[in-house]
Amino acid sequence: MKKRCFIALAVISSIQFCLPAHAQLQGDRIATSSAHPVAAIQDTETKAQRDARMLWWREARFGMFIHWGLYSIPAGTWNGKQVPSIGEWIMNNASIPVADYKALAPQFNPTSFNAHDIVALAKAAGMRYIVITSKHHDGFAMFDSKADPFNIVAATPFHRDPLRELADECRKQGIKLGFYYSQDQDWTAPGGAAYKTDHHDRPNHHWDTAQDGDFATYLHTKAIPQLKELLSNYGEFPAVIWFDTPTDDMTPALAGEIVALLNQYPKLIWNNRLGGSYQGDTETPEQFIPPQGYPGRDWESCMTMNDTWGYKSYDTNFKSTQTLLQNLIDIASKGGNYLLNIGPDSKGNVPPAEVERLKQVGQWLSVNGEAIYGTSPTLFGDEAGSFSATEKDESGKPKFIPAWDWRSTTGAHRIYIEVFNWPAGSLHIKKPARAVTGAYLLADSSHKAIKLNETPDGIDIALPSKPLDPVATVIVLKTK
Ligand code: FHN
Repeated sequence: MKKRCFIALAVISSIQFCLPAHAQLQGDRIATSSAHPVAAIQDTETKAQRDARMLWWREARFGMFIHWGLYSIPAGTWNGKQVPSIGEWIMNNASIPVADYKALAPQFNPTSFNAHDIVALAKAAGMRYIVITSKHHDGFAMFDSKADPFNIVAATPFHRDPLRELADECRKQGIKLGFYYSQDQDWTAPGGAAYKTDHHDRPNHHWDTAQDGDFATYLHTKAIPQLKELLSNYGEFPAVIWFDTPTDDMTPALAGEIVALLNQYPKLIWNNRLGGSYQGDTETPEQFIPPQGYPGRDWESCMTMNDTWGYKSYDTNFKSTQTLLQNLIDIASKGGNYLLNIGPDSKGNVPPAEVERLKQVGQWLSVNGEAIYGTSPTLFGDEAGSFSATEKDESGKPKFIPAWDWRSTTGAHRIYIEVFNWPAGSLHIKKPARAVTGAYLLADSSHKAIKLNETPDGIDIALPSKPLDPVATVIVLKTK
């Protein structure tokens, strides 16, 4: 039986991949710890080249993840039964035979899909990039693919390519577009990997003989040809390729073939989930915010708004706007990006609860975005919380206990303090590493000065009795 490194959980809260140790900066080169059969751009570029390539992404801080595909038709229910866990895994979790799943394609006609509106929604939310599932683990391509007919143009009555429409709109509305691509798992292509959480004893974890085949053949006949299409058919996009769920089928040699292709696109950013020991550009914590970020690495927390990525008609467990906003600020204060998911339904509509929350986050950013975009991590550090002396987390390490009073981000001549828990009278901070010359509230358009009182161990910032925003009011400290 084949042992796979990929660990998927029914409700995925965290995930482990077969990854090497972190990359190290060596002189002006960034070297990874293992020798790759094909050197990736990250193995050979200088720090200055890396900084230039990552610049827009680092400044962006906030992106939209879109999980959309055939799984939005069953929307969490199969044969009259609600299938537990995340919606886009329904084929796997309900062991749906390949032919039955493929029969969804002729029913897929998302006539309400409107690329303009989705891109406008991302912009209204203050998001600076979009990453959409071009092919998820079910193997269905949401784009015009000559490499495989199981796609939205050839196999559905819709006959349109949403990726092309999104690319055109992103270009028009000035926002970046990336493509998620499930390079390893493919449950409808013979030979594609299939991780099955409930059948550990079955070879290849397949549940239908139609899935049997050779992984390398799948890679050569479907995944790599489709990646070529994605990389060459959409103009300057994709700005990002977002790989997912590598298994140990993806040997360094096979992954190297993909890397040789990626290397032809020197501006491209790709994540740490290709497999074959390649580290890519970004760490991708899923459904959590790392207590201290990933010092020295670019990173992006991806999260759902409810408990599923792909649309489920009955999942209404939406996070509050307050939580979403605090997550964004928390992530920015640790130097990361927030990739927040939407799951359109089978007609292409974005659930109203998602639209509402995104617009509210956008309203806050339209006033306070200066404290988020292009900022650097906090100069303080203790405000995010501390590790418990007694409690342990799931991996047996000291548990991180977050604090939710305030966070801080850093600009060239500014320190921003985003206050969640408005104190009475004043906020005390320890002495920052820079000389502070004045202060005001970002949401106060007159920038009226607020009083600062130096104390032996720091600064007391005098505050009005009420916050200017119920979730987060930003204090700006002017610095030299
Ligand atoms: O299995 C997928 C899951 O469906 C979803 O796409 C998430 C998004 O990061 N990635 C995988 C689990 O890690």
